[in-house]
Amino acid sequence: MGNIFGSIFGKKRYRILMIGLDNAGKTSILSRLRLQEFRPTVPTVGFTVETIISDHIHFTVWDVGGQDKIRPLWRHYYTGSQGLIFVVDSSDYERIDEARRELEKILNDREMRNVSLLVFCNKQDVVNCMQPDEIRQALHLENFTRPYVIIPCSAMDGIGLSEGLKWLSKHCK
Ligand code: G3D
Ligand code: MG
Repeated sequence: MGNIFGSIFGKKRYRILMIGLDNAGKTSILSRLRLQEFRPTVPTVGFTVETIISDHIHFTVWDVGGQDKIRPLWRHYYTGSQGLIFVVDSSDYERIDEARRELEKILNDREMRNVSLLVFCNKQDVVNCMQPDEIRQALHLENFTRPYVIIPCSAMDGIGLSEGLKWLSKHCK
C-alpha cells in the first residue's frame, strides 16, 4: 500500500472511525497519513462523512457536536467498527467539556461497547496547549474499563500519529 497505514496494519482488514469536534484536526491527520482515495460524501443525511477505502482499511470520519437530532443515524457507521479514534484540539480549552460530552455519548452507544479507543491530543505544537494528563482528566478517561490510550500528536509536524495507530492496530477487536 506504500503508506504508513500499510506498514502498521499489515494485511488484516480493519474498520475504523475517526471522530471529533469540528476543527480538531481530523482532515489534517488524514492528509498527514497520506491517505489517497479521499471521498468526501455528500451530506444527504445532514452531516458530512469522509470515507477512505483501501485494500485493508475502511476509514470513516465525521465531525461531532450539537447534532443530537441526527445522532441515531450514526449507528449505521458504528456497526462493525473495530476501533475508534477520538481527536481533540489540545489548544481548545473552551470546548474540552463539549468534547467530553460527545465522547461519552458515542461510547455509551451499545454498538460501541467493545470498541478500543485511541485519543489523539492533536495540536501539541501549539504553545500552552493542554497536556495529555490534563486531557485525560477533562475527558474522565479514568472511568473507562475498555482498552484506551491517550497519545499526544500534531498533524502539523506528524509526531505521535504512527505511535497511536500502532497501538490501535494491536487493540482492534
Ligand atoms: P477537522 O477536519 O477536524 O475539522 P482540520 O480539522 O483538519 O480541518 O483542521 C482544522 C484547523 O486546525 C486547520 O487550520 C488546520 O490546519 C489546523 N490544524 C490541524 N492539525 C493541527 C496541528 O497539529 N497543529 C496546528 N497548529 N494546527 C493544526 P485552518 O487555519 O486551515 O482552519
Ligand atoms: Mg474535516
